[in-house]
Amino acid sequence: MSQAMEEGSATNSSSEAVSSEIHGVDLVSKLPTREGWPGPPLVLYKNYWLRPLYVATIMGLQNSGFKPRHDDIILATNPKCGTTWTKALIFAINNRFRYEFGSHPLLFRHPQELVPSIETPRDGNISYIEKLPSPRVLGTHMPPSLFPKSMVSDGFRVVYMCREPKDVFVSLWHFQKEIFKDNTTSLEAVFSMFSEGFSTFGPFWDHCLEYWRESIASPEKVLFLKYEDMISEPVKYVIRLAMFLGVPFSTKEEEDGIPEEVVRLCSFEKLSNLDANQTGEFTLSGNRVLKKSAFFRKGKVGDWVNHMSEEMGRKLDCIVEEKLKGSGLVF
Ligand code: PAP
Repeated sequence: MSQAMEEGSATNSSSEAVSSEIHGVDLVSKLPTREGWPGPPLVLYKNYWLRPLYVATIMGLQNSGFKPRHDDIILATNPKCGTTWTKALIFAINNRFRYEFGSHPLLFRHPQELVPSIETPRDGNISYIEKLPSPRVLGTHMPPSLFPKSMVSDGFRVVYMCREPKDVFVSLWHFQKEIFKDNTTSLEAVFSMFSEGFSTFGPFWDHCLEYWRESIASPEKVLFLKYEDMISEPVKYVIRLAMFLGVPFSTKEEEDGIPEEVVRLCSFEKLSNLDANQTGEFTLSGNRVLKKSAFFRKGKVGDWVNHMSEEMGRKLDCIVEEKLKGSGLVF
C-alpha cells in the first residue's frame, strides 16, 4: 500500500512511534541492505526491497496486532501503478450519495489525503486508522506476504491496481528523482536495478503475481485491475469497481450518467488541474518535502517510449514475460 509516502502515498510520516524493536533489539538493522537505488539503502525484508522506514512500520504493525475490519477495502498497488487515481475513484464511488459532484471533497483535498495508507503513520503512529469510521478504505503497497499475521484472511476485500512495467519504471524514475532531488543516478543505472528486481517494493513481478494468484483463488475478495484497461474503458471498469465494492450503480444511476460523472471527476485532466493537487507540499521523513503535484505527471499509457530505448523495452518485456510465465498474467 504505497506506501509510503516516499513511494507515493502521502501524509506526515515518522518511524519512531511504530516500534520494530523486540526486547530492545532493532530488527531492521539486522536485515541485508543494498545501495544504488536513489535515496537511502534499501532493506531486503521477506523477498522485497523496502525503505528502512517501511520495514520498521510493517514490523511495527505486526507487533501491534493491527486488525482489519470485515468491511474494510484495501487498495493495494505497487508504487506508481495508479494509486492516486484509484484512491480518488473508490472515494468518489463510495461517497456518491453524501456529496454533490459540484462541491465534492475531491475538488479540495488531495486523493492521497482522503484515503490513508496503512504503512504510512500519521504524526508518527497508526492509531488514527483505528478511529476511522466503517467502511474504511486503506491504501497499501504491501504484498500479501508482508501483511501482518493478524491481517490474514479476515473477510476484507482487496482492490489491486497493476500497470504495464515499462510505464511503471518511467513513472518511478521520475518520482524518485523528485523525492530525492537526485540528478546524478542515470536512468540506465536505475533501469538495470529495476530489471533485476531491485526497486522499492520490488521485485515488481513478484508483487503482481502474489495478488494475481489471490484474485484467481478468491475473485470475490480480490479484484485485479490494470491501469491500461481503466484508461481505455473507464466507465466499464468504474461500474465493475462499484459492484465489487458492494455499492453497485442502479439502473437509474446508469441512465443518469453517474458512472461518467465519477470518471470525469477523477480524470487526470480534472484532478491534475485543481489547486488542491497543484500547490502545496507533503512533509516526508527527514524533513524532506514533496510537491503534491508530483503524483500527477502525465497519466498516459506508453510514455516509456519517450524515455527508454527500444532495446531496453524489449529487455524488460523479456524479463517480465519469463517471470510471469505460466501464470496467465500478461501485459
Ligand atoms: P503512488 O503509488 O506512489 O502513490 P501513483 O498514484 O500510483 O503513486 O503514481 C502516479 C502515477 O499515476 C503517475 O503516472 P505517470 O508518472 O506515468 O504520469 C500519475 O500521472 C498517474 N495518475 C495520477 N492521477 C491519475 C489519474 N487521475 N488518471 C490517470 N493517471 C493518473
